Amino acid sequence: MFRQASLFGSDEPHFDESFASASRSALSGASWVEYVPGWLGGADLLFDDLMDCLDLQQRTGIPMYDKLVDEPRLTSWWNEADADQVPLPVLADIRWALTERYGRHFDSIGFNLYRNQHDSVAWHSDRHRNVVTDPVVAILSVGESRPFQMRQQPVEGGAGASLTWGLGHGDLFVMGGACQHEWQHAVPKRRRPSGPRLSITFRHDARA
Ligand SMILES: O=C(O)CCC(=O)C(=O)O
Repeated sequence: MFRQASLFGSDEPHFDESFASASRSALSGASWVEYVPGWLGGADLLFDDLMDCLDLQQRTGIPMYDKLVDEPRLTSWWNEADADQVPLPVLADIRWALTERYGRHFDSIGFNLYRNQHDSVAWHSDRHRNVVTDPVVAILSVGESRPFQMRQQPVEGGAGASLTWGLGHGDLFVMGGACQHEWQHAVPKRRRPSGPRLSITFRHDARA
């Protein structure tokens, strides 16, 4: 797996505490998303450090239509209940910055590695909605830019709206309100060759 270094150098990971580039869009009903392009600087180093320290595994036996398949990406999970320390100190700072801005206690971090264009995640909404009401899900994207798609939950009488964002190196993307009830999201496979992308997904418990 080869990742081309960014032209922006390899400074220490740092993020914009003011969220100056954030733009929030209301989706249907009670759903919203916030896109914060270039929120994280030093994303090269964060990518490399995470690749060194994470134990990324491929889940197997995932039900897909009528068969069981290997998940087409590698994942790793950190949860406050099981481990004191986040894998890297900067992730602790990011958690608290997200907690400050979105008013939720982000207690878990999921890491998803899309090794190349063949890796993907299919249409779904997060089951986390069954644990907390209207969860806020924050996705920090590092590595190759990949399209992140959203579509309205299939409704009777035809297709709903669909939207696509290109999530690039250091971009933050946040889904909130009723997104996990009213919308689904996916990272599709691509036709053209694609370098690795790591998504770092922050979820929270029921505490405010
Ligand atoms: O990788 C992403 O950007 C999305 C990840 C995701 O939807 C998930 O793991 O549930």
